[in-house]
Amino acid sequence: MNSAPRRNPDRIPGSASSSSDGALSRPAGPPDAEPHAAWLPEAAFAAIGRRRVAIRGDGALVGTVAAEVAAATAAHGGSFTRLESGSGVSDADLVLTLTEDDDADLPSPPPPTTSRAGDHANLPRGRASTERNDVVGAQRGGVGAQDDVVGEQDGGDESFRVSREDGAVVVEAACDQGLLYGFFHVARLGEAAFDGPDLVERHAPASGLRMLDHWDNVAVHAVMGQVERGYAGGSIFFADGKVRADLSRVEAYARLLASTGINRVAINNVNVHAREARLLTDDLPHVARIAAAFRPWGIRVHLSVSFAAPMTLGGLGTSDPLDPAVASWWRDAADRAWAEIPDFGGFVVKADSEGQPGPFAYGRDHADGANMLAAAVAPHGGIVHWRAFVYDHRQDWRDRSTDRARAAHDHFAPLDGRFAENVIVQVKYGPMDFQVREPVSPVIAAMPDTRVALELQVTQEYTGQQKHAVYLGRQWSEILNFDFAGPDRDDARHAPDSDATPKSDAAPGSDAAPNSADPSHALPPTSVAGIVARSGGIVAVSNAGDDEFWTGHPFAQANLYAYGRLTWDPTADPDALLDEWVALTFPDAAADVVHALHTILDESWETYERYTSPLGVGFMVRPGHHYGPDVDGYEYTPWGTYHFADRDGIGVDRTVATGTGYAGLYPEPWASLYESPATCPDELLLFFHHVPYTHVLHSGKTVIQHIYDTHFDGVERVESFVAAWDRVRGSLPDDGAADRADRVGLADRVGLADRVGLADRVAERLAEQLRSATEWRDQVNTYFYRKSGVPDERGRTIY
Ligand code: GCW
Repeated sequence: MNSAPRRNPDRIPGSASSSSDGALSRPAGPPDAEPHAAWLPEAAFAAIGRRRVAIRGDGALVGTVAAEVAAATAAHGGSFTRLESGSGVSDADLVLTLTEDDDADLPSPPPPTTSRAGDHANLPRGRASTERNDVVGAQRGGVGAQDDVVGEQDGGDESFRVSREDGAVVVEAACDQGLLYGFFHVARLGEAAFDGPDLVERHAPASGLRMLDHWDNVAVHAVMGQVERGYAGGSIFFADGKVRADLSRVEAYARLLASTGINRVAINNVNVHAREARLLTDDLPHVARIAAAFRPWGIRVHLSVSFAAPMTLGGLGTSDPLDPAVASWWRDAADRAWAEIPDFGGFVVKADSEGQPGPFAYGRDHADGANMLAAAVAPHGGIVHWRAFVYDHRQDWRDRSTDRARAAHDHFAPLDGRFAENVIVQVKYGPMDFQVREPVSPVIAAMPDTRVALELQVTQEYTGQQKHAVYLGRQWSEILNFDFAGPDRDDARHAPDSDATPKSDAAPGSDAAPNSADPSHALPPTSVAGIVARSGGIVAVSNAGDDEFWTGHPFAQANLYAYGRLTWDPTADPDALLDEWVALTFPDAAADVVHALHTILDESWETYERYTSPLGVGFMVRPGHHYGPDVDGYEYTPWGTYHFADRDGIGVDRTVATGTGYAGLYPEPWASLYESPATCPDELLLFFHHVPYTHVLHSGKTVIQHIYDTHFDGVERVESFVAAWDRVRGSLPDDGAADRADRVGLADRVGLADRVGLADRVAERLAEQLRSATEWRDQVNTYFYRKSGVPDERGRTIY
């Protein structure tokens, strides 16, 4: 079995996307070439494929599992039986089954995870998740009832249970979607799934909303290209100004995402231009084709919509959310969407943000706008994701009273309690904009009576644009586990807590208890993950495109993988997730190759921070495309992103006492901890404080020496990455690039020279990373040396 559906060799390759900076060539490979298998190569299914596997149950996604098992067993010599309902299952090494009423020979089904919400406790057993007739909003106990797990609102219990007895494994789920996740769980473990002592484990996602947003344009945008902030070629959905005819690449993508636990995808850019607005109207039959490609993998499709659509598409004279004609236009639009796509997810909206239209034009607020849309989608069980990324992008840089970091809080916190139950306010993780280091947004804790989602950025806009190897799992883990109750709460998270694991999770007979695994119960309610998992879920901007390796930099696949896995279990160790990705993606790699991968990726986030932007200063990037250093690039612009460096010091005073007051937006103890340079963590010092270059950090270094040291050290680390890859790149197993081209008949047409293998692609990117890191080091060090006049203690070269 191979991950990618076969391509039609006669198709004409699509057009390349435009790249804003042109530092590297467009990712190699024509878009219709068979893509790299990513973390699902055939070998990843060897352990399952060589066994006797039985599947029992009905439902669309059981069919998906059956097709996977059939392919795996055909490739690896095992056997596959599809059992009738009610038949015995004793002879198989692996049984994948929906729970049936008369299952005497199987462990009991997982207890309903809805015990707290209660809504699905009486679902018929063996229910397929295709029977989605639920209304998301209607299942909430009203605004503020955030103690339910969002997953259960999704129409299906996504949990599964794994038991192992004498090496035979049974995966059992109440719904077919859970069975799909259980199948991938076993695949991920490989032989380890079948080895070891007997056990019973229950697995459930922490949150039912695990989403990726694409910033894909239908028409190539003059400045932003086909994919806004996309670094992986063109769109897998759109080409030549329309939805692609061949969506096999979308199917392969859906399979990759499902294997990590993603269950929703918004397919178009939140900046909705004229052409893209029509996805909601003229293009619905084509959006339905995309939804059909995702459906077998348990993924529902959402659309970004323009708040001005009633005018631009509907010919009305207004898009005032309180105008009945506007509300009626949106109701009709929603009705048409669900008529075409019965499991459509809903709308994503960027309103009154960076020039996008919104309710402000009519003197209305965000709740007015969001609730009007929410009413339109509510009869269908739809959700409105309303983004909180709202700030003044026409600020006067001379105006020191305005602080962009405050903006989302100032706009949204006062609206808490006013949003409809099917509105999710989607909040970027930090108060600015996806920088390599920011404090966690205080908005996440400021709206207890609103459903809030966390928004992360898998696409590496500010973290190296998939030219730099930067594994972001550690950043996301830190954000997800940030606890608004204070830093000391961090340890409590892992402490055994009898209340944290409800007794109902233990299987009858209870040897199961020690092996129970249900992350939704382990999250402290005051942590970021704890708040969003029970409320609005987790969303991120995707980094995938039609690139042969999906993500431009092959190692950026690790980010897509880890993101999905963290949405399922935010407490997962990001280093262990990296191990998983390495093991799955490079199953035959020798120990030295694995070692090189870890040398490069383990601390790559921290390394990127060191050579770009230490101590919480952000935005020292080239304006527009955001790649490469430009210390003053944004300093005198209207975008509100300043560092205020002068000859004496650097940083933004965001204290309550003398600054913008931003630090006071946090609950205690964080407000006090951030307020004082004595207690503010070093890595955020310049975000909260303007300090002299000679200010001494907790580390014992001065700020200026820290700037010099981190930049020199950062580049040295990248040099070690290059050396590590050079040592092993020759011994990398053939990644099949030539073979993939050959199989689809492209070898002759495009020339094998155009097909860069993974080892070369990585080497090319690492060379660029070293060039760029060196540029960062020299520009930043030189800038601050010239400003401060303070020499490097170690006398290294600064210009
Ligand atoms: O980070 C900024 C990006 C914009 C993006 C915006 C947003 C889609 O530079 O390209 O627009 O954030 O999140 O809306």
